[in-house]
Amino acid sequence: MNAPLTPGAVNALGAAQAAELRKQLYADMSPLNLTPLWEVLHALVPQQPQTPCVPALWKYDEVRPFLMRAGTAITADEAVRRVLILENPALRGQSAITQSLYAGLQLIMPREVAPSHRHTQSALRFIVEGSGAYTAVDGERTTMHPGDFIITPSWTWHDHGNDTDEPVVWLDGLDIPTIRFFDAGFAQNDDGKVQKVTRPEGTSLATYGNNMAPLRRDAPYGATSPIFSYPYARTRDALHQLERDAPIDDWDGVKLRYVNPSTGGSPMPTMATFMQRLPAGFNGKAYRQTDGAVFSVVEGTGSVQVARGDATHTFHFGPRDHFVVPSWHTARFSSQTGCVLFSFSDRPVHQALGIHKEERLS
Ligand code: 1HN
Repeated sequence: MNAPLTPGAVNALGAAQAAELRKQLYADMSPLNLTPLWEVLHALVPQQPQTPCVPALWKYDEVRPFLMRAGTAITADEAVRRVLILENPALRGQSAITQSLYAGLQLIMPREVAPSHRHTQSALRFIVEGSGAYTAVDGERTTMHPGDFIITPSWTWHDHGNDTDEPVVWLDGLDIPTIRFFDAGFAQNDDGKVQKVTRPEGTSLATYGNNMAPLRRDAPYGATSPIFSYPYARTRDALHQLERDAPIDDWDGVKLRYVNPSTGGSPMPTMATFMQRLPAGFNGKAYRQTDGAVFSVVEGTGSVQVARGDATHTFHFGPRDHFVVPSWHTARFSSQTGCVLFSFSDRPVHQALGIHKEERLS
């Protein structure tokens, strides 16, 4: 047994002796679930974000055959949701594209129904291929078209159906890892497969989507936007008009964020969504931000350089490709042809915590 040591005596110990003393300390206290901070302090409080996530690209031409194989391997009914998860290569097995976000590509075949359920996780749908399928949110349906951004607010009943003759594919973005982190997930299946339609299509957009609002009605979906479908036709017109008539941002091209019209904030409490147009010949400057972002290419082609330290990934992308730019990686976009990019991130959470940071490099 060692005699008690004063701090001065510890300083006087030889390195080997100190190492032995510490090793024994760690081993002896471990059964009490005690562990020394000083061994992990630098990793707990890094000088700058040190995400384990890596940049990654999913080419639609390579992914689509597997989606279609999934279409023959399992029905939407059996699967509940027929989705291929886009897993960050550094987070395999965690159903996560970043530490806080989930992304997947969902397929619904002609005449299929994905049964009604609800959960506390918020979801966004960004339509990638096919037109005319629907999603229903608490009694109102909306028809899907490529480029539409659709929300399933937390704890709302939702089912999807496809009454067309074509497969329909969309990007699902959910805050699953965030809700898992807080251990705050609840879910329920509905009594029926398809929920009853109680309002005509377009009611929510007519009520809240024209810079007007009802006189006496609370937000129907709490902290989430009362508009649950943001049609691409409107977004596209706005971007094209701004490309023509307004200054082009050196970093973003023409970039708009989707808003909750009741608050001016993000459409969902956990996820921000964006649409941007890079004009033909755009050669952007580099930026980095703490919110890792997932991109879905809507139109056109381009490339992005994603870098951290010495490692640079260059992704060449075209329509329906998806990629992820992790936290605090620099991103630099360019496009010869011009292109349109949808993206989403966990920025509202960073902002709520007062920790959002962005740097625009010149
Ligand atoms: C979900 O409910 C949907 O409703 C999609 O389409 C993906 C991933 C995990 C948990 C629930 C949907 C999901 C999901």
